[in-house]
Amino acid sequence: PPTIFRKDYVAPGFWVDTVEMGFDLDLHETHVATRITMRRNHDSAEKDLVLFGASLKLLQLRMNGVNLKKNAYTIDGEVMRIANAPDEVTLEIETLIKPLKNTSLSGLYASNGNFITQCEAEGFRKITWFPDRPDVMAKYTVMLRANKKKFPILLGNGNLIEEGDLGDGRHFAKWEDPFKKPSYLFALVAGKLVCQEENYTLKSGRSVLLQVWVEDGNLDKTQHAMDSLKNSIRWDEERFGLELDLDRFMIVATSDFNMGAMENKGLNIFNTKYVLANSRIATDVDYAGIESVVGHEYFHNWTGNRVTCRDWFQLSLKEGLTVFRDQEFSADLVGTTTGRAVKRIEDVRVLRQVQFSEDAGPMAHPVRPDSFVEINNFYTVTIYEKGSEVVRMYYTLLGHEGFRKGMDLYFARHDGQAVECDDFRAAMADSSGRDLTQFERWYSQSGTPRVKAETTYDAETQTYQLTLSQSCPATPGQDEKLPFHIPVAMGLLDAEGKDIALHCDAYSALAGATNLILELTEASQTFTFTGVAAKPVPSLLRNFSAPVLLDIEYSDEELGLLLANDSDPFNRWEAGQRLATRRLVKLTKAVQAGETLELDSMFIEALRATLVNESLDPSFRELVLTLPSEAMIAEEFDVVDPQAIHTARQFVRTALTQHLRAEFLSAYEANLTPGQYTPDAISMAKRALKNLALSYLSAWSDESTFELAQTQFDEAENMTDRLAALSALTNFHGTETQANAAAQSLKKFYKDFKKEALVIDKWFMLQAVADTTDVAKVRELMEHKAFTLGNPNRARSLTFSFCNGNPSRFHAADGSGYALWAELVIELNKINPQVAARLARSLDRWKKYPLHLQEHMKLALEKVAATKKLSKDVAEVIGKALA
Ligand code: HT7
Ligand code: ZN
Repeated sequence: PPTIFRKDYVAPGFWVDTVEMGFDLDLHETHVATRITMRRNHDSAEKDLVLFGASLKLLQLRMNGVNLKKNAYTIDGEVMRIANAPDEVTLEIETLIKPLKNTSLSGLYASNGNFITQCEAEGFRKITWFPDRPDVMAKYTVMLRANKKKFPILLGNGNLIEEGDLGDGRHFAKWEDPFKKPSYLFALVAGKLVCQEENYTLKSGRSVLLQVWVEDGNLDKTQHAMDSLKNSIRWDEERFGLELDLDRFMIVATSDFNMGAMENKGLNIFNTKYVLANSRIATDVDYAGIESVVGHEYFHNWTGNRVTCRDWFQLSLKEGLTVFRDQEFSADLVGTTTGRAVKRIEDVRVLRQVQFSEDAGPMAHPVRPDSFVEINNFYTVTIYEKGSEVVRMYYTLLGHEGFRKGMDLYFARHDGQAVECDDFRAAMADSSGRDLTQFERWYSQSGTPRVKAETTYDAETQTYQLTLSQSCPATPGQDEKLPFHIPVAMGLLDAEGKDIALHCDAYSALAGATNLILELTEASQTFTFTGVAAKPVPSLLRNFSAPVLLDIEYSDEELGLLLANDSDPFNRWEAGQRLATRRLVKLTKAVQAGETLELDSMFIEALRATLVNESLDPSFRELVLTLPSEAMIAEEFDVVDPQAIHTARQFVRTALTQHLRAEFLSAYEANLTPGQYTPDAISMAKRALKNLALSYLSAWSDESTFELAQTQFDEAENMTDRLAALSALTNFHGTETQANAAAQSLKKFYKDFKKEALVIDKWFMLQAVADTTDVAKVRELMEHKAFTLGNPNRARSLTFSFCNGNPSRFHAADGSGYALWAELVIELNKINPQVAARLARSLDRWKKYPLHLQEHMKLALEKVAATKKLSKDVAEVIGKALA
């Protein structure tokens, strides 16, 4: 399949002013009539009128009232060209589409008998021929017609301007969107749905109608989404001065969805996973996920919809910025300093575990990619999470007020436009007067930079020198890298762990501050601090001020000091992770060498001190006590041995439980949350620590802890506690009787929740990542009547969870995990290429494994590559892995 390059961008040959559409909705065959008014863009090098279409039956094509003959246009793949079109054009197009047969979940498709659309990135072309590119923005009016009984609800973008009966058992609704938008923001929903609605008053006094639409039987699960929506509206008004621009804002939940949600103008469509919640079915993590995704989609209304992307290479312009906004929203809602830090730690964990790995593999790409084969493959952690870190660096460099000024200028300049990442950078630079020329490299260079810190202390002159050197490894297509502009937030601690007042030669205006943002712009720079009475301990990259790997040699004592005292909570946590990683790496090597495993008391005591420190927020303690994941430990090795890593990590868990059993039990008792479930920050923090304690306790076989887990499972009043207990029981290293009891609990869980699809997803997932689940067990679960590859949530719950979340079993020595993976990718490729391509990425890092595993992986990759009718989605991922 052809590669598309950013450098080849050409403005559209024609602009579109208005789009009128009429849909005769039928699940088997929907008729779409479209009238588009267009005018020539005299500034473009493109002279033809270009339209895109896919999987369409073209019934009629008229230009300025005349039927176009077959020889008046050419069609090559998805591209139609009409040469010699006049400057002013009205196109009338009629197409037929088959929603029921559309299993790709892109375009117009059926979900439980309802109609749903998904047009980002290139789904609109599956509805009609159209200049389906984000820089073509137009006003839409849409008429929906359908059988009234089967499809009583008809929803579209914008405002409902007319509705009524058609007299033949059908009815209609006409929707008008007052704002210009690109086609990827088009949406319609039709079917049997019910809604929770509320009138909400904006700060300006204007009243808006908010609706959350769900399938019948789910109205008891919409309150949290509604609350999150109201919080989002308020937050964007207060933090960025951005008001909801419509009179009506709707959220619709569907169980068939490729991603989390979609920000269609005024008609957001969500995966049920990010809408439905009550204490019976949703965990604390689900509640937090709903809050941030509802926020994310709402925030797109300005960052993405009002100001959109010129082309898909600029995707991070809207996604990185909107992730930054949703992260800040969630942090602001918690409000406390520790709450903010906890959120930051959780976000950084994802970035490091998933994005750093992407940046080190065959799919590595810049935040603003230079090329792609299939744009759907570029909805990545690099575009989203690294993109958000890039935006966060502006925030760090310019400060709270400075960043806000930059945002204000961005909207003042670009409202209603389709723009580039460079325009955002220019707004930040111009509003602050800062030179952000070098900052551009964060958009154009891929790979995770490494910053090496070296220090010297001269007691005589009381001078401390910090040398920071940066480098960035080669990535596909980029052998050489130039230095980045890296903000390094830092402080120095004295022997008591207190912050020292800083006097740095390069930042004399800030003399006396205890926290400085050093700006590293060269390959190597030395910063000199004077008046330092004794050798300090540096605390660098506070709050993770840049998405880099920091190499610094700390002694255990220094890390202990940072863990116990750093005024920056992020770096306190980081010190604990460094202590743990050091041990996990050593123990993994010991496992490989067949040596006896031992855990030293310094580490145990440092964790004990944190666990029992009640002045620390329970959620912070939970994070410190959580060991780096197996995937994180793997990043420390050139050649990964998944089983040795698993054994080492399990050993540390067991050893910690042996030594800290009493403390874990006390933490368990002290953090019970009796009474009615509420998803507030304090109760969530308590449950997190309590359930972490339970999970540790179950790592050490003991009758009483099994009972503790069993009782929690039997008596749980909410899904957070029930699922945590079920996980503890399933992973308990105990007797056969206990294993049987755990199996019974799994059965009961299924029986109790079999009508709740989202809970059954959890049931599959919990088993997929269980210690004892091998390839044979996954195959057995695939035969379960509730399993299907046709639904993305269900497919992901078992197969993705196993391939990505159970490394020691997936990487079985006989290659059986990879054989299963290949079968699944091939099968999914027929059903849903986007989902298939996501799973295909599980073998991205195959060259990091021992040769015998590499051989099996290569065979599996080649098997997929040789498959007939491979989608370009899968072909791109596999092609890059094998390159
Ligand atoms: N902007 C949305 C992207 C999206 C998407 C992309 C490709 C295929 C299916 C999709 N569903 C949603 C989601 C977001 O970032 O808000
Ligand atoms: Zn988004």
